[in-house]
Amino acid sequence: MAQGSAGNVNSTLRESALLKVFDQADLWVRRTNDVAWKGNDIYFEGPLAAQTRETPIRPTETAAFNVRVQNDSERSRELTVKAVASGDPGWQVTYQQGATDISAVITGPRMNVGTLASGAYVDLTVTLRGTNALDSGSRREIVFTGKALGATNGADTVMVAAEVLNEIIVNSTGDEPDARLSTR
Ligand SMILES: [Ca+2]
Repeated sequence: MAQGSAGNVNSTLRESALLKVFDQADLWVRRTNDVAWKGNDIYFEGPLAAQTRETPIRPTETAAFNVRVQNDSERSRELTVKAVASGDPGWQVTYQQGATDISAVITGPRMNVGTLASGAYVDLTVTLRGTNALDSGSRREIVFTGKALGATNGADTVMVAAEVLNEIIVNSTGDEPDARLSTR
C-alpha cells in the first residue's frame, strides 16, 4: 500500500478506493525458482494471464510453484483459499504450507490460513510431478481462489499449470545434466 503524505493526492485517492473493498484477498504466484511474482495488486475471480504461471517439464520432472495469500483489506481478516485441479489426472500433486502437507484441506471445502493483519500474507507451495505414464502434451492446471472468511466479494484467483513435453532437447555432448526448458 502507498505510504503517501497528507498532501499526496494520488495516495489519498488510492487509499480511498481501497477502503471501499472491505474484504480484499490478493493472491500472487511464481515458480519456486523465480524471483519475481505475478499478480500483486491484481484482483480477479477467475484465471487471468496476468496471474498465471506455467512451465513445461519432462515426464519424471517436478514443477513447483508458490502461491502467496495476502490480506489487502484495510483491517485484519481471516483468509481462506481453495485449490481446484483440472486436466490429466495422472499427475502427482502435493500442497504444502511450510513442511506441512495441506493437500486434503486445500482441495476440500476451503482452507483457513488464519487471521492476517492488513498487508500480511502466507506462502503456500504446490508441487506437480509428471509420471512416465503421461503422454507428451499431458497438462495439469490448478486454480487457487482466496477470499476473506464469510466475504461476499473481494475474491482473487491465480493459476499454475505444468505440461509434459517429451521432445525437450538435451545437451549435445551428453556430459552435462539435461537442459531444462524455460518459459522466459
Ligand atoms: Ca492478485
